[in-house]
Amino acid sequence: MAEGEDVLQFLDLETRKGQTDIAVLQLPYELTTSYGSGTASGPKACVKASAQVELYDPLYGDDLPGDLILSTPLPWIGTAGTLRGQLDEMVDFAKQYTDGSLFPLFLGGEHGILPPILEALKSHPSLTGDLSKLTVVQIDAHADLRSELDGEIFSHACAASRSIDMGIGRLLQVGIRAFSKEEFECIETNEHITTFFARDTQHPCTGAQHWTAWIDMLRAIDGPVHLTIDIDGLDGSLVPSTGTPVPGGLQFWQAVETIEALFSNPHAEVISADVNEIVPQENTPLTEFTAAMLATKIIGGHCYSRKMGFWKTYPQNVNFDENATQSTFFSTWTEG
Ligand SMILES: [Mn+2]
Repeated sequence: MAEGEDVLQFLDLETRKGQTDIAVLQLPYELTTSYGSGTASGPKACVKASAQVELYDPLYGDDLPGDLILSTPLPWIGTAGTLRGQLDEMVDFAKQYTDGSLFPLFLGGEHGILPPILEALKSHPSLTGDLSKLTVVQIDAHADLRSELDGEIFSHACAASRSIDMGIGRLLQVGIRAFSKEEFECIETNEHITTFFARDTQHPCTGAQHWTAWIDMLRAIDGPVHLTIDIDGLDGSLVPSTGTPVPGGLQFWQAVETIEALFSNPHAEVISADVNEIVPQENTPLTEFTAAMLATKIIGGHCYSRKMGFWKTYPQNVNFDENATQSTFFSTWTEG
């Protein structure tokens, strides 16, 4: 089989020769999902649904991906027998795309993909190993700030707390409406975390002022950013098939405005993004199509930031040896 044959391409684009500018990376990872299941088949369903998304992007002002090369490599495949082993395998996979020479967009898979993505991002030239330079912007229904769930510290319900443990500089959350007492206390006391609750931003009378404050905060970010979108941050009516759909969430255009505000900020360097907790829906492709629309908006935002000169492309790390980088970060993780 020739390379690229029989492999679904995001937006159903024809493969172009040359160095990749944008990589859509599928992480069909599902080991700790608590309620619904099916996130492992989410990335592929999203890529398939993306064939129906319009290529014209109003912010970018042209058809995507312009003259850039977008590629959809073969999905990551987990082979390790343990959860931590699989997280390390994900680090090794992701690291091939975090040298700053391209923009990586990860499709998940459960939200547990976030810590391995961040570990891979340590090799990004804008971070040089220091995650404290990074702002993580999180759209989610859940705070994901539990210390553990069912005894598992790498559960999807702990994605944000592990990111804090790993030393990220700031965590900005929006859409949050499902959280435990422990998580609420963490939000109240941890100086790295700023949370915009859905109850405030979606309030029929006073919501607009909270929402404006959120957008203003995104416009004021200075430095490298990773955008992580758990699609359950959107209202459950838009993503009914996701693992844990929750009512009272963000409207579609609020997610779009969040994406566009980030990429329009000349001082925010969005070095990577992920869209996760995608689960294919029976009878209607609404859930995966919503995810594909958001992923496309992210690509549109990235193309716009390049057009405006906000994005810095680093030279490809030609010395990268796939076989030499065997991560043991998660296998050897010790608490405290
Ligand atoms: Mn989440």
